[in-house]
Amino acid sequence: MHTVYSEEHRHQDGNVELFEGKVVKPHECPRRAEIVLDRVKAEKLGEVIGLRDFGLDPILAVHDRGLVEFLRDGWDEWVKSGRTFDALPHVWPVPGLLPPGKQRQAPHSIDGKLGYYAIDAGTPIVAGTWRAVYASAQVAVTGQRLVATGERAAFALCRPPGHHAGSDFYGGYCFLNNAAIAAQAFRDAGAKRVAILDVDYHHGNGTQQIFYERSDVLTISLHADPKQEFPYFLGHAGERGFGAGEGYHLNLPLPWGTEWPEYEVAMDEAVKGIIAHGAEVLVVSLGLDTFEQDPISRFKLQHEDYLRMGEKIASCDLPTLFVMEGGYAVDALGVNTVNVLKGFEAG
Ligand code: SP5
Ligand code: ZN
Repeated sequence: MHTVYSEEHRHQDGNVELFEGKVVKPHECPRRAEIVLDRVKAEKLGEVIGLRDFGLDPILAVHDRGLVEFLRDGWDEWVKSGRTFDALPHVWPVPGLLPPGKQRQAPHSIDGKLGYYAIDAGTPIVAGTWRAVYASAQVAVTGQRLVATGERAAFALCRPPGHHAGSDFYGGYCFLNNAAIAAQAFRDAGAKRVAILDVDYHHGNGTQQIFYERSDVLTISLHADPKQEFPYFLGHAGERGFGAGEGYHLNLPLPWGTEWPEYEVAMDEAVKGIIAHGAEVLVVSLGLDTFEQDPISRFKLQHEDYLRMGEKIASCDLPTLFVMEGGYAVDALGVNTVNVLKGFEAG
């Protein structure tokens, strides 16, 4: 399969992430994409293709204009306010803060806007953020076009990742939801039913939120139990959709220490759900932070398990777009990512 890649991702290169109470160098760093690209080339997975620019329309099909304009302009506002170091939020409009019946509203102050749009303080905005984020979304849509026009599969090597970003919020190293943008693009290209399978270690809360009241895009996420892990407040088994979306969102939380045998059981349930949905096309949010050596995660998958994961995904027998998400054991990220893709091709 072909890989879509753009060097623009390098412009997202933060200095700080507030991580478990400490200020650390961001886990989500440019070398992640580079090591995956190197492995794609070394394994001769297919051609590497540059992005096509589809403009803002596919982004605005799933994201509010307010968030998009904030991501585009926020850095300049930050600089105008006298700061030049990474922009991070420090105050949030938690629901109980507001009077009954009042919606949160975007303030004018850049510090207020950061807290309004961000869900965490681990996702720095720097000078090049918008360039990288915009390109990452275009990489996803370029991959979507490959699959929509007849390829069995494509790999969108997106960076920064996307699955924690919702219609009007960003965080968890994610700014725009690349997988959701691609899924909506499939709908707009005529697919009646789309499925998104999220195998990142963390719950795909943004993807779920975007489609939560819809039945046309099934979302399934396998992830560490939010009782124990980021994003903490979402990803419980009882979240199954709302209104028209009820029953079209499946969460499969798993405990710390999960190894392949238990993971495989959840994968089988996910595959069943995708087939039952009658999806015409599959988008995979491909995070590799389930790896045993991941520095921020506690699942125990091994190199070979990713081959099996790819085979399982192939058993859905659907045109498939892989969209890169997390994975922070950087030295192993290329091998693990390409193992999924090779497993898929063999399956
Ligand atoms: C795309 C993606 O993988 N984003 C992940 C964002 C994770 N942010 C940091 C979470 C800090 C978790 N601390 C875990 C405590 C128990 N080990
Ligand atoms: Zn993750």
